[in-house]
Amino acid sequence: MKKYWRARRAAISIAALFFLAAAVSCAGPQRQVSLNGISKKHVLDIKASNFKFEPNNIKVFRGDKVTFRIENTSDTLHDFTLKDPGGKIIRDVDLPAGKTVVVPVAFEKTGIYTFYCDRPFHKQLGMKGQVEVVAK
Ligand SMILES: [Cu+2]
Repeated sequence: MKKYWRARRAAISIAALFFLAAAVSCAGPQRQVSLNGISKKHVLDIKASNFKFEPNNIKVFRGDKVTFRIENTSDTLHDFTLKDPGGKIIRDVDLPAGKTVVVPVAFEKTGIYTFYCDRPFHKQLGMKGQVEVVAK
């Protein structure tokens, strides 16, 4: 009986390690998408799930007007909060479970705009990303 429990505990801690590794590897910007040359309409589809935005590393030109179509593919409420390079919140919208929300943004300043989910701990779990705005 004791042996069985020991094996079970080892299995649980290995599973926990895998979960931790997955959580760590999800944190931070990973995938890059440049709108330049990809879409003249500047519509960008983003998938929000537990706990990431995909893509989450985006590059645009100053003056670009981008329409984010953000689909929450999970069954929990998420949020899309966008800060300009000065740290000012310029968008803060709910993303209801299973719904797609359209968020138009005109990028007027060069620099790094950051976005994240403002639900408790979601940002820390990896629900964040950035839009780099460069001069033409
Ligand atoms: Cu969230």
